[in-house]
Amino acid sequence: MAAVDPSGKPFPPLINDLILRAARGEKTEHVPVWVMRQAGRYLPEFREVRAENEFFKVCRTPELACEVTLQPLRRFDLDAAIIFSDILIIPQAVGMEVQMVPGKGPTFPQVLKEPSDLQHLNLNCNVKEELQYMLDALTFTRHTLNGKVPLIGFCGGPWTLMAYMIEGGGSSTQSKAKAWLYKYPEDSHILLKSLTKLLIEFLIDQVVAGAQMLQVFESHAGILTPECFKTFLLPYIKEIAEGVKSGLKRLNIDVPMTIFAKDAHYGIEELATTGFDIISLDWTIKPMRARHEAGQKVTLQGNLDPCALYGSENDIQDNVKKMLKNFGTQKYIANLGHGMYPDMCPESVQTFVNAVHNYSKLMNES
Ligand code: 1CP
Repeated sequence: MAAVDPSGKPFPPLINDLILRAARGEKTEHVPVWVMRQAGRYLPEFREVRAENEFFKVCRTPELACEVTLQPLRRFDLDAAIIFSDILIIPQAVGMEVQMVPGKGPTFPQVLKEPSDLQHLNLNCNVKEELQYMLDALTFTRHTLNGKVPLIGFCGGPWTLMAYMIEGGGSSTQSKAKAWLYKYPEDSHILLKSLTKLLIEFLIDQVVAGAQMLQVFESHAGILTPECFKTFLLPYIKEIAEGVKSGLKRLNIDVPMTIFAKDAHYGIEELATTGFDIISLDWTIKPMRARHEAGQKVTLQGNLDPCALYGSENDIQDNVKKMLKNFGTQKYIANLGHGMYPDMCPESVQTFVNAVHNYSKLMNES
């Protein structure tokens, strides 16, 4: 990871490197844990910030992004921070408008309807210039974290971003986006390739700015057929791992990279060969099967059902015990299989995090 910030100022020394060691397959005294959407609406202090600031204003203001990134770390003994931002800032960078509509989520007033619409996008944009605010937020947050835990940078995967750009928001079928793959395969590849190039630049920039780990969210992977996955997702994910790793190698930097291809069980074996260090799992796959498919080389992350956090303290602890037994304590990072929901209680995160630390310590000692 970068030892100095882009202005040459040294970053504070890292105190808790547990998650980086788990990512590299090194021995860990207990299992590291963080939570997808750990900064979010389930925290009253987050809702307070959001009440006064529009969503993308929080993303674009380094002090606000830093504040909400640190909120969960003040409450819980987490082993990583994830920068507050959104995967949809890439569609914004290429010229699409994205609004965060309360109660509905992200909405694009104008979507891609047909291949000729690609001409209106600035797919050759200068991503560093367009998204400098996110890079500044990373630098500011890494300094403010003062070495407490590593800071995770992230982006959406090319297929997931393409899906949002065509659907204009969430969709249960993704039928409009999937139609492109069958109707306009060549134009789909043009868009995916252009996004891939931007994402490689962006992820390298994030590390130079201060990110100590990277995660790529292919949240809509599971809606594809295995064949479409192989044609339209896998090659670009591989290109991202290779492009980012070789770009960082030239700068003498190495950071662990995580791929979260939600619901893409059929693709785990192939994802394990892409160059990503960590495969993040949703809750619908059995840990033993995931380990079998992924092999011994990669670290696994996940995969507690987020809804398990609605259970009692005892139930959460029992579910964590089962999860740890199945994954083991090494080459493993505990997390949920997807993000926190807004109606969850903060106390459930406390129970989850403490249970992971306590039981994995006991397992390592026995
Ligand atoms: O009003 C609010 O505050 C909206 C809630 C919210 C939050 C807290 C959104 C809108 N985005 C975020 C932050 C966010 N998004 C983070 C920050 C850090 C953290 O995890 O603590 C991250 C990593 C994301 C990534 C993201 N955004 C993904 C990938 C992960 C996933 O959830 O699958 C996706 C798909 C998005 C799009 C998005 N942004 C927001 C929502 C509600 C959605 C999903 C919409 C949908 O498809 O229905």
